[in-house]
Amino acid sequence: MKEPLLPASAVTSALPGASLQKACKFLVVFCTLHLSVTLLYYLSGADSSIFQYFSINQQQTPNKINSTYSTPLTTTTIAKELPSCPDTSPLLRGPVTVNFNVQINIKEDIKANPHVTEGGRYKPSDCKALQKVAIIIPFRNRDLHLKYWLHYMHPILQRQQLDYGVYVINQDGDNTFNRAKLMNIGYAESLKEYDYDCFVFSDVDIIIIDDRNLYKCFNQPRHISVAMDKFGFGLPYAQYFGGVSALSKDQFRRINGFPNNYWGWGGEDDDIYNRIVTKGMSISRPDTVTGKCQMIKHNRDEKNDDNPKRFDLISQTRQTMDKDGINSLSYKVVKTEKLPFYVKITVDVGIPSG
Ligand code: BGN
Repeated sequence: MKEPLLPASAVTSALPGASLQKACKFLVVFCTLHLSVTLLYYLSGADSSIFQYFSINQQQTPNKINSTYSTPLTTTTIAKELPSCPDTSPLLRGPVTVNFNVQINIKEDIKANPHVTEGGRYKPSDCKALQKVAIIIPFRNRDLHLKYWLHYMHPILQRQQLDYGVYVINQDGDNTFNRAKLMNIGYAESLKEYDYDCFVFSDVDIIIIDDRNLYKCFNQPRHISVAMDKFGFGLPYAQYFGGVSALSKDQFRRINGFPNNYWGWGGEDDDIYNRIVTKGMSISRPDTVTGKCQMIKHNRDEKNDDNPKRFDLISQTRQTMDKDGINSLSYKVVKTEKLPFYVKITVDVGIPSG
């Protein structure tokens, strides 16, 4: 038969005096230890929530916090913690009204776009842009057109939530104009400044009139100016790739960039089209409602006569494209100006050979 269990008091009273003292001491030490560990744990928990508070605040007002709390580590944390911008920007409005008869005051425009920083750079402050886009404008003597472009395009590009920069590649001197070579130079020069992953090539006189027509890159090379007013808001021909287009870094490299040897007007955009299809790619386009654009009316520039060699050249793209392009580009930078709304790079492109 089992022995009956004794009540606790009976156990205690059964212990000798020295053992009781030992047990009590042990209990006190144990409780103190327990309390200290709990306190430490609590304090470290409170600490991490303080850090959390700081990092949330940094996201909202990075500049303010940076001045009081600035370590390189913190800066990295800010970039990492920004959520990605959505696929479709909530800031888009659709159709945009454009008028080339209004007077543009560039100083007022600069004031009205305080988030565009020197060199025409912008990135959203509340989300991480999906693409880093260099916008490249081949240029010579079209200051009025450029004013309109900057006036209308900076607000649109910001609404598109892009991380972008504007590069105006200005051909020095008054030799024959070379649009495609200037665009190659824009690609090379912009990459020296920032790790762009997308390149939009835009004529200075074309403005999109719907902000849903995104200045970004797609799975296939993108034609942006698909419905220009001067062509009755449609394509002049199915293979047309002129005006405004966008190529990712990878797409641009695959076609060896653009040809350098189209001097004067016409054909270089057809050569680029040939390069794209030769490398097995196709053209991505917005629909003709979203793709509406307006062109500033003007006379043909001096030193940009029709290129008589263009018919021959475009019939040879397949044979010439691997030798002539970004891998054979040579030029000299004459001057670089970082202006409030864009970077102006004046370049010597040389003269036609042969
Ligand atoms: C085409 C030009 C393009 C120009 C468009 C629109 C040529 C090559 C010989 C057929 N192509 O005729 O460069 O963008 O017109 O103006 O001239």
